[in-house]
Amino acid sequence: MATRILLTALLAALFLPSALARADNPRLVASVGRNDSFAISLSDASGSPVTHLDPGTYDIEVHDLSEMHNFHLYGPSVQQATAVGNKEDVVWTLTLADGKYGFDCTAHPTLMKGWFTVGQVAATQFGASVGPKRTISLKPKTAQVGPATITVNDRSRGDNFHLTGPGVNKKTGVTFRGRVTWNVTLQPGIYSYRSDKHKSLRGSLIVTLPF
Ligand SMILES: [Cu+2]
Repeated sequence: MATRILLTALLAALFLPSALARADNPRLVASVGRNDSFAISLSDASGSPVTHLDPGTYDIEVHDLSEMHNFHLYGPSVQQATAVGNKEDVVWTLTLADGKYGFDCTAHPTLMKGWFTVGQVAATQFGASVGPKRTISLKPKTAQVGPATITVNDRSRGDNFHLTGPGVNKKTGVTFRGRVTWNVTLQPGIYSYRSDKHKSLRGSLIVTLPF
């Protein structure tokens, strides 16, 4: 009995410190190039894709599974990457602050990429207008991914303002006049805006990853 208690205490002493150390920082898992595929991901401990994190220090377990690809993470105070030419398993302990972070494969950044926000991120402010004559506009014309607030001034009874793109499809009424505000999350890609009444009234917005 005494031996068993001693053994239990010994095991606890052996394993507790490492268990506590592991519990210190939340763990994230980055993976790139499984079976040489063009797949890249960053997940939380439960396996869900990371879209938003609290500011703080994280242990990021990186599995670079391919010699063709790498995992590159960047954002406020962070610039970290595995090498493209080799496979690598590594843990990065990184402190993430308020802002937008992106990740990609340095060799294929347009095909293999992702992003997330940390803490408080200010919404990009857009001004949109249509009318009173045959005019339509949206400013700025380029922006980064993330939260955005779009204030639409619809000054036309014969045209509307209709914005479409990744995850967004919003419009004012054709006969409506007035001011509306939309809160949206912009994803990488091309958004277009138009009047549903006059096809010549249109334009586009390009949304890029941070930096
Ligand atoms: Cu790649």
